[in-house]
Amino acid sequence: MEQKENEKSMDSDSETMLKKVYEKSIDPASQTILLKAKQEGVETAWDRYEKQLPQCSFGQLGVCCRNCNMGPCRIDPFGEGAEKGICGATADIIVARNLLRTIAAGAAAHSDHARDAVLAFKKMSEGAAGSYAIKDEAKLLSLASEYGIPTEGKNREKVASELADALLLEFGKQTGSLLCTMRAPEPRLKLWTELGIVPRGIDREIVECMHRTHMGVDNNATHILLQGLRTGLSDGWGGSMIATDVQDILFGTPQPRMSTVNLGVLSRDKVNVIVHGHEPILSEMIVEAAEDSELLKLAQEKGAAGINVAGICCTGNETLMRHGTPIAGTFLQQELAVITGAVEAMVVDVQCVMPSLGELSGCYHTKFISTSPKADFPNTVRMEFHEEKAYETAKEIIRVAVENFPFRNPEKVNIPREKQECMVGFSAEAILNALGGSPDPLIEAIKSGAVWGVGAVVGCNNVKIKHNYGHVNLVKELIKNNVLVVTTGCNAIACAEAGLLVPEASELAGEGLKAVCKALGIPPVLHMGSCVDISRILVLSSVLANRLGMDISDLPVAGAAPEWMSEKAVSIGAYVVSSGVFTVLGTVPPVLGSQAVTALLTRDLNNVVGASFAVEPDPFKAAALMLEHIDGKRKSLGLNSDR
Ligand code: NFS
Ligand code: SF4
Repeated sequence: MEQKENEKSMDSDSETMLKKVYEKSIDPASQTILLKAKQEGVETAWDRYEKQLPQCSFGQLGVCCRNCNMGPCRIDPFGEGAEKGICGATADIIVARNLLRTIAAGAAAHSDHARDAVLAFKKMSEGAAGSYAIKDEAKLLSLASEYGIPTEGKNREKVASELADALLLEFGKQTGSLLCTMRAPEPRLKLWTELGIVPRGIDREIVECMHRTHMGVDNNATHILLQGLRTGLSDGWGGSMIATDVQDILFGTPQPRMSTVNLGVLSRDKVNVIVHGHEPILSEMIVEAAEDSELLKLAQEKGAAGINVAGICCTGNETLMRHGTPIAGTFLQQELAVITGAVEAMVVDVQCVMPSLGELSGCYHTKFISTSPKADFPNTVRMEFHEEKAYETAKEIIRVAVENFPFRNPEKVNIPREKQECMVGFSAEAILNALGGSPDPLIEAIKSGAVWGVGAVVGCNNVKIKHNYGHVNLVKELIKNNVLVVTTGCNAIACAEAGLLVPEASELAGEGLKAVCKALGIPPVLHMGSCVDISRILVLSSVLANRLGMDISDLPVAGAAPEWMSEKAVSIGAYVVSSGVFTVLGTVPPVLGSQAVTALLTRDLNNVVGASFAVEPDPFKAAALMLEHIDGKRKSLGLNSDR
């Protein structure tokens, strides 16, 4: 009798556990591992989120300030406590300043990544980074001509060296404006000029944000936010665009190819090496070193059937796009990958890497290897990566992973079955190629209504939203309504996991989009790369707008970041909206403490840059907002606007 009771309560316990796991993610592979985590008593971001609840409401509203040591100050949003900080700063000022610092941090992350790519490119051109080479000569030459570098009679390395110098100048430029902005449609560039928000040097904009938000400098919310737009633009049309261009020259411009995603890409019998973070400079070498015959032999000696490299986050997207290297997961799956018990090495560089990985790796046999001179974490094996010895270091890293294979504990291993095929590699060049070399077929399809519009869906995961729920449902709604989706970052991985990146997914699309996809043999959701590759979306939008002789803000295009969390996403939001694209955010930015800032972002920006933000956590409602926006643009263009 008693035993029965016990069993009953155990049943209901495991039922609650299961229910809790299902609430966290829509992805079956992630659910499996979340359950394993619970059973093994290891902590994940979701557990820590629960411990943070309720989160600080001052922080959520953006009304606390620590910009000087008279503070911290906080404004009571209900008007019962302080209305001003000690210096007299109001909620509007504090919210705007905090937002500007967030944009600066995001732009800095993308742009510093770009700087490192250019520095590696420069070293390569001087023969000081022997393992790297020029992979896309055509792109090198076209970029050189864009930057006004004469190429006649020079060898490729000389051109590369001069181009690298020109690109490096973009970071430290003191006068003039960023050259990439010339790619924007003329009316857009004119508008930026009139508003005084054409970005100058990349570093200059970021430094100016820090200066303006110092105690007692810029204290006008609108004025502060204009600098936010300019700094965002210095990311999208500067740092990010440069990162994409240089990485394409060094590693090749992505072309369509097939690959696989989700935790099931981890191998049962091979050494699993995960590359996580953002910079392809490292991951490119790791992918190469994993094919080294000496290391493959060592793997065999250690009882492994080979070496399996898989990615997480954008470093994963970079190698996925160029080599078809599989991806093990999105941002919120980084801990889950370790918890499978099958990862020999988790190799990280910069950005979106959870410091929790240190302690977590200690619960398994996983070696947590940090490689960037800029980024260390608790409990890592430090293996600093420098271009001069790139391949040697990559080999060393793989060796550590291989030697760790015998320590894998089979009893602790659970690799989920889920492993989904995907078609990736849709750079702007590849998309134009697929269209036969001109944007006209896409324009015609949009005019006829077969393709109702284009949705750019990007960004992170966030524990505040059920993992991948926002991403997948929003994108499904869009394609169902014949909106062609372009995607990057963790949204792209989420869509891949849900099976939306295969040509067969056109079955989920509306009739018009389905026919277009079938004719071209492409999926209804096009993976354009990592988050810096949102610059590819800007370039593609400009190609469309220029062809039609209009501005980006005239196009039936809308953007969304359904589960965003990072500061980079805020910078992205700033440049996407400044570029004229209406954007829906799925998680609430910390601005609601200021009515003025909120009104500016969600309404008044329309009169300034021809686009604004909306906030909508429900992906179905978010899709409806995007569709309405696209309908409106179609109507203004005199196209059929009746869905
Ligand atoms: Ni983008 Fe890519 Fe993912 Fe968000 Fe992080 S990996 S750079 S920031 S979490 S999409
Ligand atoms: Fe307070 Fe003003 Fe100092 Fe901010 S800058 S902490 S609002 S006194």
